[in-house]
Amino acid sequence: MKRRQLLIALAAGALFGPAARSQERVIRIVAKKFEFTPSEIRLEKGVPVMLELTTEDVAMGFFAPDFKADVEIVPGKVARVRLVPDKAGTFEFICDVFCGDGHEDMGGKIHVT
Ligand SMILES: [Cu+2]
Repeated sequence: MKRRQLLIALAAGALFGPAARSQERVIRIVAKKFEFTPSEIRLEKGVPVMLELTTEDVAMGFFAPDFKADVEIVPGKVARVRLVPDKAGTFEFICDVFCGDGHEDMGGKIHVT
C-alpha cells in the first residue's frame, strides 16, 4: 500500500471507528434527586453497552465499582460511560457526587446474565 493510501485508510478508521462503536446498545438513565430511572438494568456478560446519563436537577455521579465505570453527570449534558460486563451476577451502582439529603440511598442494580 502506498503511503497516501495508508493515510487515507487511517483517516477513515478514525472517522468510522466511533460510528461503529455507537452501534452498541445504548441505555439511557436519568438521574434526579434521589433516584436513577431505570434503577435496575439487565446486561449480558461480554456484551458492551453504552450508558448515556443525564440529570434533571443537580450534578450527580454514576459509579459502578465492579466494572470500574465512573462518570460525573452534569446538568444539560449527556454523560457517557462504556461498560463491558465481565462477570455474571447482581452488582450495585451508586451516586458518588453528593446531591442532598437522600444521596446516601441513591443507587441501583446491574443484573448480568
Ligand atoms: Cu448523590
